[in-house]
Amino acid sequence: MKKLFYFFLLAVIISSCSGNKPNENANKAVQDSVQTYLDSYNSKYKEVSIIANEAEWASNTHIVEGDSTNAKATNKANEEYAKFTGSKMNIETATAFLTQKDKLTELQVKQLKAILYKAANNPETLEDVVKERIKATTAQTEKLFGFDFKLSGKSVSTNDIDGILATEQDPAKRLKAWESSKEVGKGLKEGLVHLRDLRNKTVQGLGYKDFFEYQVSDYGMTTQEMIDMLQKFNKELYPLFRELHTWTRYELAKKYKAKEVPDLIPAHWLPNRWGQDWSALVEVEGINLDSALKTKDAEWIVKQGERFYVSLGFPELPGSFWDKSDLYPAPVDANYKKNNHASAWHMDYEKDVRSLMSVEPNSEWYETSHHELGHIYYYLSYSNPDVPVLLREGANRAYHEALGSLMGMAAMQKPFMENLDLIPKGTKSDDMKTLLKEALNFVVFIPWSTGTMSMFEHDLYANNLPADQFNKRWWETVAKYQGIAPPSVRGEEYCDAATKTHINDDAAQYYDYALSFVLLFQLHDHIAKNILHQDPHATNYYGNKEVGKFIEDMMYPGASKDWRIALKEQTGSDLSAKAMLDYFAPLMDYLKKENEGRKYTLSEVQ
Ligand code: X8Z
Ligand code: ZN
Repeated sequence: MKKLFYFFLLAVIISSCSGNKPNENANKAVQDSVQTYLDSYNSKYKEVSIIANEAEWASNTHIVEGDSTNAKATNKANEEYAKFTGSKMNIETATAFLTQKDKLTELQVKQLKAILYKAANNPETLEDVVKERIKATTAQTEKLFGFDFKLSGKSVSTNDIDGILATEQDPAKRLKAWESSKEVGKGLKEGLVHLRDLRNKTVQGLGYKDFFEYQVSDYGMTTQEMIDMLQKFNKELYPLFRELHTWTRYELAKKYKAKEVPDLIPAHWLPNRWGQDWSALVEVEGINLDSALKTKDAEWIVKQGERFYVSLGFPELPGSFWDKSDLYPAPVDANYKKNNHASAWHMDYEKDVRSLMSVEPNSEWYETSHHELGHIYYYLSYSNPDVPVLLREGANRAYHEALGSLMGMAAMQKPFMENLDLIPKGTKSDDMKTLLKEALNFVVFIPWSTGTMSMFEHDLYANNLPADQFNKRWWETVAKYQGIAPPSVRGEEYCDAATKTHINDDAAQYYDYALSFVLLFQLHDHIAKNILHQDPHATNYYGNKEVGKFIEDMMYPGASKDWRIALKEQTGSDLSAKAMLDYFAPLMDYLKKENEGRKYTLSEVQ
């Protein structure tokens, strides 16, 4: 390999000598040598990724206490992956070639930049730090997903806990379930402190200030630009969130027969472990998806997701998806545990696509299945000859999250559900209540994602938040953005932030979801108005090939196209919360009336 490197460098030098008067031949020569290098990189990259992905897959689907077989294989495979992607040779070659970027094609420049971006995450120059980080990452995943949640001394799954938080009426039982869900954080704190340091150190090797900056740079943005954008979206949605918050405080105080309406919502009152989605608080008479899904089984949920995509013109999922995915909860008596958070995997950068879920027949998993299949169809779409392996990623990370969430939202609109016979045709229902339920999902998510998660992680990585302040800062942030308080004082022996999957294994990237929600409304608005000619509040995408083509065209180029240009072409505008604001605008007057005479406890401006 060393020899090859000098050959490449020589090619660069020769071509730069003749490069004073650029001509097509000189360009062609440089392009050819760059292409030889890229071809070899792409092929080796695929090879090491497959081994690492297979090992990770085993580590996430089969966690056995005391058995280190999977962890060892995962560490080894990730070390090999790091050795290649972070090698000095790749860093130097890509850097040298980039000095000639004017002579290269856009696709080549993008790939060289992708090589450097990947290298910065595990540079060979910091081999020991990288190795330590790999080990710490694997251990953290095992601890998080191998954890045995207990309720009254009995093992329970996170699905069980979520079920209680969604439906239980007794605040004492809710409190127990909530507290049980936070126990896992205690054992994750040390690992998180260590991982924070290791993540920062690895990316500092190639000049990034910290891991937050590194992750944000994937969007071509600085940390400040990202924070400004997040705060802008949060501010724009804040007046509506403030109404929702006020409405919810009063509703829940009534529901749980509290003597007083609390200023901050007690966390265990909410139907989600982190208060990120409050939609289960509202039931819309006539269109209760949860009760419709009770007659179905878990497999129907995933198959229905596939039917929807196929109806739009996408292919059926490959047989290997069904054979190799791990879609349903581990049996109660299983001697292993599995990652309980939904994910989608692109194993070989070709057609080996898999999903890891714990699907049960309820609306949460119905939405999540559509979300995961969005990732899967994205993988399948950009795995085409026009997109080099290195660029088989979303236009940006938010795009990857948005497309499946868009389909999840579309699959929950009334005309769609009528069409599927999930509800009887011609069902009468209260549209404002539907909008309220949707807002309790999508709008409530904004302060959580732009605020709590992103600002906490910014503090963690960019400001090196001291370890003895993790929980204090977490709950200050939760109060500030979400208007939620813990049921009782949570000292530093807890690490409530670490109960959230992404804090451990998808670090400093949660704003992806915030942006994805904004983007999905922008895309939905375009689809509803310009393709379907339907009211965005009541669409039916099912079976519409034009909608399918619009989505497929968006997915096909992967990361080979600049996301800002693509978005402008697709929707005619830059990323903006306008469509989301328009969608929920009718709710503002309704909530203001509902909240008349009530005390608002969130300040007027965020
Ligand atoms: O983590 C996810 C996906 C991962 S592929 C299931 N989501 C965020 C979360 O659960 O916190 C989807 C939306 C928000
Ligand atoms: Zn996702």
